[in-house]
Amino acid sequence: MIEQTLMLIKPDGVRSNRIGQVISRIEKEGFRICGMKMLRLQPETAAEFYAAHREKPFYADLLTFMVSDRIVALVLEREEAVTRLREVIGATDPAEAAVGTIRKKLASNKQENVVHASDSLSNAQVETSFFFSREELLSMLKKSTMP
Ligand code: 3AN
Repeated sequence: MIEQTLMLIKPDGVRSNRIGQVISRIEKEGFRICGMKMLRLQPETAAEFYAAHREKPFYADLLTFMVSDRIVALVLEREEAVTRLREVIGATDPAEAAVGTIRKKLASNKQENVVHASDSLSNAQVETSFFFSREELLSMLKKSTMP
């Protein structure tokens, strides 16, 4: 099934000039870019985006990190986009990420791990709406599952 998912290039990826490298990799993996923008997260938006982690010990540090610089938000489309993008980025901890994954190659540690990718189709839709309006994405949609 053709799906859309959300990817973020996090502040560490932007600071280390890896934007092009990450995008090149995901294009090689057959993802089409349906939306892309650079922005700096507002603290309230970061808090809401990571609300599922509110009780975790790393939550405050994660928010500080995520607002520390610009990020790049992308909506990516292909067959089984959610699962495939999670495979391409690799495990949260780069030490545990499979060889060849983006995090294995580029991430520094569990927090500064270069990219975010939605972990389910429903989260992809919620997370996409943090950054993009329907109008910004609609013209790219063909058989996608976006509402
Ligand atoms: P993933 O991004 O691999 O789905 P999540 O959803 O468990 O990982 O965590 C969200 C983000 O929180 C991670 N991308 C990472 O930046 C940060 N994070 C997760 N686990 C830790 C940890 N043990 N210590 C510090 N930061 C963490």
